[in-house]
Amino acid sequence: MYLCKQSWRWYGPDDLVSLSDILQAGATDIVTALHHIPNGEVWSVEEIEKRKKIISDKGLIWSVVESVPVHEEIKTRTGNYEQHIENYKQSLRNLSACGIKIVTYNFMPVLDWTRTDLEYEMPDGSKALRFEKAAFVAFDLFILKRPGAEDSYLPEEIEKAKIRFQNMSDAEKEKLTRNIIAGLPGLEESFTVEQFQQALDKYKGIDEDKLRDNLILFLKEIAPVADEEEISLVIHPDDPPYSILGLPRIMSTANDFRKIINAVPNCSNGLCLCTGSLGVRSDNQLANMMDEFGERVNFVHFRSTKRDEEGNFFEDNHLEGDVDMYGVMKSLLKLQQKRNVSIPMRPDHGHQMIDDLHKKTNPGYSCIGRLRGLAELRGLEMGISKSMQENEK
Ligand code: DNO
Repeated sequence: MYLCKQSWRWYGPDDLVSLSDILQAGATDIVTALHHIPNGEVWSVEEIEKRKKIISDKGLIWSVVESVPVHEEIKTRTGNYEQHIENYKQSLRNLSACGIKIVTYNFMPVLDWTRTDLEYEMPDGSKALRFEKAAFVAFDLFILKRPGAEDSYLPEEIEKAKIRFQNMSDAEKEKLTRNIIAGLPGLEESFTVEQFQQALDKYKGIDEDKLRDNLILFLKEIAPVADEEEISLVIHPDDPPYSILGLPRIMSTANDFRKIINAVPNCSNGLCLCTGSLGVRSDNQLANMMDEFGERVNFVHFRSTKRDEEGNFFEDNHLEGDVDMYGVMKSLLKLQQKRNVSIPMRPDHGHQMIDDLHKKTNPGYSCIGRLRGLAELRGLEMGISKSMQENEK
């Protein structure tokens, strides 16, 4: 029976969660990136080997890169994009030479993942990450004051945001701003409000079709290199999975991914199936997506969100919320048997809880919440796999 590779995201030697902690959580594989290398530059074999050694010295395996970031100039096809693409190819070759064969990336303009509240208190006292629509609209309309922002919202959403904003203290406004434009780990850029608007302005004239073309042109360049190097490129879906701040988003649904594979059928063109990001939309049927894209799913993020009809969502415990974790896990296990592979999965995010409530932690990436997530997912996996074996008898 092929079981998942239990992996864990580690932000490198400065991560507040150590490799020893990760070993004790029971993970075997590490997901990391060379965050110190500026976006757009080549990851040298030397730097990759250095990081790899730190990990293997602890008895862990660096099996997934998350992420080799895609430079904004590649997404907009401006400036030095050709050089950035060449550098990206070289980084892929270098990673492959070091035996690292799964590379995550995303094609979200300007911002990676977005939340408004990093300390949303759950009934049990733990803290979760949350996206609150009214706060987000208030940021867009009254803090950022994005030109034309009113056209993105319904009159009742604007009204709600107005009231929300009127009741915010200056400190809350500042915190909200920081959370959105500079608060989350993994974001490769950080901005002031003015710089942020300038970054958004670079997407004037780039609609969904244009951004998709830019992704396809990028993939047509890098996928042949990845094929040759036997690397799986896994695109991370948009989080949240819809357009925000007037920016185009092109990896939010099954249909979005279909378009990308149809345009670039190379076998290296794959998906990081992130149940937390995709699961925010009720029209994303995650187990079906796992079945449909099975051949191309080469990395899985397990996380659950709970949404409401106003467009808010929070990150729930891994086995609660809207995601059918049982169904997705079962599809993943079936696909592993079919393909004869173990696919790396990681418990994505976790609540800040227990001792971690009194520590400085990376939002979403504290130790104990993820340890709970991994333990629950491991149990679910074992239960399903054993009963699949029983049924075969
Ligand atoms: C958030 C993460 C994302 C992800 C990137 C992949 O927790 O899932 O930051 O790493 O979108 O490129």
